[in-house]
Amino acid sequence: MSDYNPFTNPAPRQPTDGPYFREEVALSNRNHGVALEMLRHDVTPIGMHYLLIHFDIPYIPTEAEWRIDVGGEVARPMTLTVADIKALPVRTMRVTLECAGNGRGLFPQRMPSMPWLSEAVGTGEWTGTPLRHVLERAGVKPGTVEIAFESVDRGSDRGNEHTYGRSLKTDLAMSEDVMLVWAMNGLPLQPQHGFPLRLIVPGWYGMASVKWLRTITALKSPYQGHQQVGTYHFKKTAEEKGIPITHMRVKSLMVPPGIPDWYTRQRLVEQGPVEIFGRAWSGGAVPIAKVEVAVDGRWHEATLDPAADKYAWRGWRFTWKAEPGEHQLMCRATDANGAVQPMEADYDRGGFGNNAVQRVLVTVR
Ligand SMILES: Nc1nc2c(c(=O)[nH]1)N[C@H]1C(S)=C(S)[C@@H](COP(=O)(O)O)O[C@H]1N2
Ligand SMILES: [Mo]
Repeated sequence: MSDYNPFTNPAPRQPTDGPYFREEVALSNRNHGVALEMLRHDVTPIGMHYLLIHFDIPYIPTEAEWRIDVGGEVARPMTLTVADIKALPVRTMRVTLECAGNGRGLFPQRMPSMPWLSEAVGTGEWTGTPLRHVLERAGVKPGTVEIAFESVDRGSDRGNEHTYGRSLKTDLAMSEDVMLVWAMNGLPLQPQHGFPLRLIVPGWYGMASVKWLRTITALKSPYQGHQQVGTYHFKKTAEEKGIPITHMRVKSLMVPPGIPDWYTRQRLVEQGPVEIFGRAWSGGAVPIAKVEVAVDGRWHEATLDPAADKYAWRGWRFTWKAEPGEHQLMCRATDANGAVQPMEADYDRGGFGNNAVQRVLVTVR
């Protein structure tokens, strides 16, 4: 029905036998996203931050029983408790995390996987200690190329059985900003966010921030774990090796204005001035330079809120003089390197890195 509009010309919703994949529904029930209206909060409330858990959440009832083994190419291999790590210099940092698969469900081609639309993003206030304090105590040997981080959650992906693990180049692992964290928003980590200890790699897509951290291993050749080499690469074909995914791409999202239609989530607003509020972020601590809002394809510059912490998203706002009818709103961020969100994302086989502009359909009454 081409003149269908959920507010002005609604149609009854019919039961259908059409396609959705049971697997996609199961994944999206396990791994929820942020409700976009929660983008109003500088720090995403616990329970509203998105989740991405590949396998099962490990059962770790108490912090006291947990051990972190630091080994490989180190002068002093050690086994640490969480209490040992909490005794190191404490730091709290606001960090915006986004899943590399965010936007996968908005690509025209469907890659069977977690079907994120826009909601796999959130900002936490993480408390922990810079990882380098542990590495310095262990004494990373010269010739170490990477530090690997493994958890205990285990499963299989396309026939590759493995424990979740990732690695970082040694220089990055030794930088001040890569953290071992035990608290989120002032409370102990929740089981689903990595209790009792996780890694936070600010400025990177979320896959680098290993939860339920169990081992830290200095390596003299690059880590070969499945999550490092078998996935998280940008590629166009199954055969090519592709480009490893690292920093988040520049992106912005608006809080959809007005009230939603329950099923389509299209919006209804009253005519007159409407404040459009949103967030923008980029990777690698690159600041946001500009955000624009389009009403029916015409772009206007939004006002940026004061800059926040260097790894946290930035608020922006724009007043729209809404006139009766049907409209499409879009938002688009540009970062300080001049990177700008595309209108359409480049095809990626795994559905990664979709930072195309958000589109919101609004009916004005
Ligand atoms: N051990 C472990 N760590 C993990 C994952 C996982 O499945 N297992 N998922 C990663 C991915 S892909 C993302 S996007 C982030 C999500 O972190 P959150 O669930 O705390 O938001 O955790 C990362 N760390
Ligand atoms: Mo992710």
